[in-house]
Amino acid sequence: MARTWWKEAVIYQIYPRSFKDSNGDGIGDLRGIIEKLNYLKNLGVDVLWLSPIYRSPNDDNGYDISDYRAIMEEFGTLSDFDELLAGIHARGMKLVMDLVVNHSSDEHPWFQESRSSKDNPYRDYYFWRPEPPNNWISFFGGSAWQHDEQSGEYYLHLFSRKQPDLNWENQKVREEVYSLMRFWLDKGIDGFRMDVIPFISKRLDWPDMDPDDFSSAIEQIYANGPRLHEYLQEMNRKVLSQYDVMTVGEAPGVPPRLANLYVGEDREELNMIFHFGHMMLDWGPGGKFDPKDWSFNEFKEVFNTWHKAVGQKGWISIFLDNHDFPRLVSRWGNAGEYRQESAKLLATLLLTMRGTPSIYQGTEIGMTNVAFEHIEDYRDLETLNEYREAKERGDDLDALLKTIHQVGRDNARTPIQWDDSSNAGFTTASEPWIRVNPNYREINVKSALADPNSVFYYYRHLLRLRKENPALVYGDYECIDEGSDWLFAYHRWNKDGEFYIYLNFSSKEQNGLPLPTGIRIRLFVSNYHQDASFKDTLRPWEARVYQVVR
Ligand code: TEU
Ligand code: CA
Repeated sequence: MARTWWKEAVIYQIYPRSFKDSNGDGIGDLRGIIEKLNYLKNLGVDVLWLSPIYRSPNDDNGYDISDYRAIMEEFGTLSDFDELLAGIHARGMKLVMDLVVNHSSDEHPWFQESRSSKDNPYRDYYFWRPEPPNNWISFFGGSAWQHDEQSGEYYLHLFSRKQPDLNWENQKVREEVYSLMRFWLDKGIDGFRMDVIPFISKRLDWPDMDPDDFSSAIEQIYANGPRLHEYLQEMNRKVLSQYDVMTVGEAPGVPPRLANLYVGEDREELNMIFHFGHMMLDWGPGGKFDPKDWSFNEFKEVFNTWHKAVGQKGWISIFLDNHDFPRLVSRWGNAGEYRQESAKLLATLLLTMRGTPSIYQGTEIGMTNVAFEHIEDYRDLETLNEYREAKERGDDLDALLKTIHQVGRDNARTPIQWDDSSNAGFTTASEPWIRVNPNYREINVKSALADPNSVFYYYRHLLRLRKENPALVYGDYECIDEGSDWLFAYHRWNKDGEFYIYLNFSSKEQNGLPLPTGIRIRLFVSNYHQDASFKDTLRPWEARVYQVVR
């Protein structure tokens, strides 16, 4: 496979609202990120991806954009942005912006014009129909068609009603998008993460969905529309191919068999996608608030299947959490007794799997889910809409609150815990925009930096090893645990090196580690102090990587 910088890079995702507040208004901002660039450089990540920082009324925390060429007032100014970009580049890192162009805000001038009358030149920038043509349900609840008083018609919104879907059929819309992309690329940014990019081409025969199976509708109805690849190729030809930048498409609804249509090297569309195989494994037909059981072997199978699907032709990005999902240690590890061990085990998976890893802010210190007792402490519109609808239906609200504790997006959106001072050192304001996780006195950056055994230093160590060992980036991958219900074990190898990785996904000591025979191996990295008596036993949440001595 061709070597490229974005395959060797490690991404770090910043959710600016929750990262660091520099001016005491309780909201994270660009100058807060500038303050922490040395921290991120010290960690050893290469690419900073910023969740949206554009002007926005914040119905969905910036994923609803009202001006694509301006910075959100709370976050700072364009000159703060220039300083941030220069500071990132001066440290040898790169900046990737979020591109949210499946929809805009309803407060964007395009939509203001569009809704003003049926014959406005911008009418066709969005989808208007006299009656809802189908039964589509929006991601954030209710019909995906909203009646608009002004012109008496309905418009399409796959997300909130303040996020009307842009009509990519209209060549003018596409040119507007390409032009705003060039605006940022010409400033020198290094790429885009593309929000729900598989949704931009709509099925214009407007097929009905199965109203009891939202999860299946994502793939069959919303994603992978008829003109999608034509649009992505056009975007690549007209914009991306003119710059040395990376792209990663957020790809809910893209099944493995379609992956290389997006990321195959011969396709000239995207460099990588974030697939949702493991992230939606626990979604029942009703979606995330309708969780279903899943098995550890299904989890492993997702990685195996995706590896086979992209093969030597395409590339993916690996992530285990982000701003839309629970904290990885609470979801797949043990956030209690084995928090540090399991956080390190998950770091091992993230950084030794084949693909470009993406670390979500706070994960490098092992931050956990939060369980607010009162719905009033939640901020996410998805959570609040679900709660309101459940109340209207007369559902058990205590049970829902428990589900929110497990799956809600605000789990990942509480402020970064910088130290043990009030509000975790995130802000000097008495009230941050969302409450800090009460465990900040124990879990914070300051204490992580003071402890050589912390999750932070484990990440830093593994990030270095990954840089020094191209086999961990480009090497082939094969799962070798044969369906164990506690062990995830795999082999990575190429001409540069060879590794065996063993991960005990359980809080029990486990025997019978299938170590390779007939070759010499040496311990390469582990999350426990090594003791020879544990040779083929793994302690709770123990992770061990062996290197083959050639
Ligand atoms: O997320 C798209 C997506 O599929 C999510 O809606 C995910 O399914 C959802 O968060 C589940 O709870 C992207 C952004 O990452 C998300 O923050 C935005 O709300 C959404 O698009 C709309 O822009
Ligand atoms: Ca601020």
